[in-house]
Amino acid sequence: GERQSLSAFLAERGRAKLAGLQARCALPDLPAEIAPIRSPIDGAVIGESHHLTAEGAAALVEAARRHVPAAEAMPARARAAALRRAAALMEERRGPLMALLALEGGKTVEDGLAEIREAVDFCRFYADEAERLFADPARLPGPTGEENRLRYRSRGVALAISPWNFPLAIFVGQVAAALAAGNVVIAKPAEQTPLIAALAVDLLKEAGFPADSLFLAPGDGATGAALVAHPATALVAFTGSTETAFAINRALAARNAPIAPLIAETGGINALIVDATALPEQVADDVVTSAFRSAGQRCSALRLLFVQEDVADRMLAMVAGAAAELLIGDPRDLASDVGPVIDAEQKAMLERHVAKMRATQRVRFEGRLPDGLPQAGHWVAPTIVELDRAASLEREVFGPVLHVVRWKAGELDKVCAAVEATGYGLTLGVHSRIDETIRFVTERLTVGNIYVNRNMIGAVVGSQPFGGSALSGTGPKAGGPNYLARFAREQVVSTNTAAAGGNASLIAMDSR
Ligand code: UN1
Repeated sequence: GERQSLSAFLAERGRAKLAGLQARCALPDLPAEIAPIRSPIDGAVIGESHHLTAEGAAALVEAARRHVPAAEAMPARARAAALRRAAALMEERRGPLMALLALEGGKTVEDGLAEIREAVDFCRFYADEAERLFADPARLPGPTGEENRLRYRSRGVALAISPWNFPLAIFVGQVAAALAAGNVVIAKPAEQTPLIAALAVDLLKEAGFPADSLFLAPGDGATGAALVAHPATALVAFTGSTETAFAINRALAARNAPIAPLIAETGGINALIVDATALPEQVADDVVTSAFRSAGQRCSALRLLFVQEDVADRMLAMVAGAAAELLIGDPRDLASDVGPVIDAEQKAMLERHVAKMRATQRVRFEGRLPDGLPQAGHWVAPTIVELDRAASLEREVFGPVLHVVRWKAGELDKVCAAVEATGYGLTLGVHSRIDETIRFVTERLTVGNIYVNRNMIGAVVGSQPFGGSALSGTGPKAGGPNYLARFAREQVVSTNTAAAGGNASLIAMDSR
């Protein structure tokens, strides 16, 4: 009787407003193709996206570049104020945001709330950072009679390409950073989740960003490729697959255009190393959270669990027991722990992977899908596979499948070598009560985010700047102190203050 449903709560409030949603570029007359957007919960059409064609995308960059001077003329403090208003608006409009996160993104109530929290945090953090970095040009040391100032200018047209797994938080995080640095922003949401992106764009404009400083560019891979290829695209911030990051990198390198930086946050084969001193209850809880929450659809999620042989059977029994408690269901139902995966393609990929594992490895646990789930929804049960060796997992598998490998006491170095051999470097967990083990692992591995005796997901903006290296991307880390500067162009002005009437304060005019 305690089960409450978000869909019931939103029935009269959210649904009416959400009916017939559209994601389209605000510029009229750009060529686009209409694609229906379907809910991963039941396949129902919830809106439509006007996917820009390659020609439409090129025309958009052409149009956007004309607004660069106006965007840069908005003072840094005004940009920060607009971001803070956007944060407040997002908190106020939690209802429709939650509804869309569930309907379009398949997010549970818990995940939806965390995602709104993260989007809000990004806006406030980059607002503070914009004031710290951009509002007053920093005075650099130098000899008497000379003044040196470092200022951050707009790069011009910044392109943000975001993923479906954080359709609000990562979309808003990239866009907020690009706007904070005074760019004209073209924001290309994932083709599965453009509706929540459209809502976020409206909200940022309501918060004070001029219509001509932010353009939504709904579309598919061809749209993204055309936006990247345009010579006026001056920076690309991308979160998504490693494969797509490679393609973007190659496309940027092939342009006959000024060199544009790429900020990429991609995949991982993230490991958790558990030794015999770890606390079993905590391991079970953290493993289940890291591997199966959000249906494993986080780039930070745990994929490869290394458990010391002496405790492996006991630990795995506890992990399976905790995993069996997860309720898979409609994400709008407060009782659901895990919702659907995003689309039929992902579900088919996961099913193929589990079938392959069943043939060659040992499937140790398979969760149960409760009766009555909508047939057309993309449900995948949490699964645990024991591997003969780490290398049997050949690629990142994006979903609720956990792979386990046993290791022998004294072979920690081999475990670390296996982690390095994945080629990725995103997140890593270590559960141990031996300081030396934690130190060894931390020193040995190149991953971007290390979690000690806790779960491995849900990096907090400002406290846990997030991002990896190697196949996992190239920084700076989102939500960290070095992120915003990358969205800007540095300019140094050196003035002989003894000459021309000693006018030391020319650039103070730009200080705002
Ligand atoms: C992603 O899944 O694409 O720490 C990256 C976390 C999130 C991961 C975001 N910040 O779980």
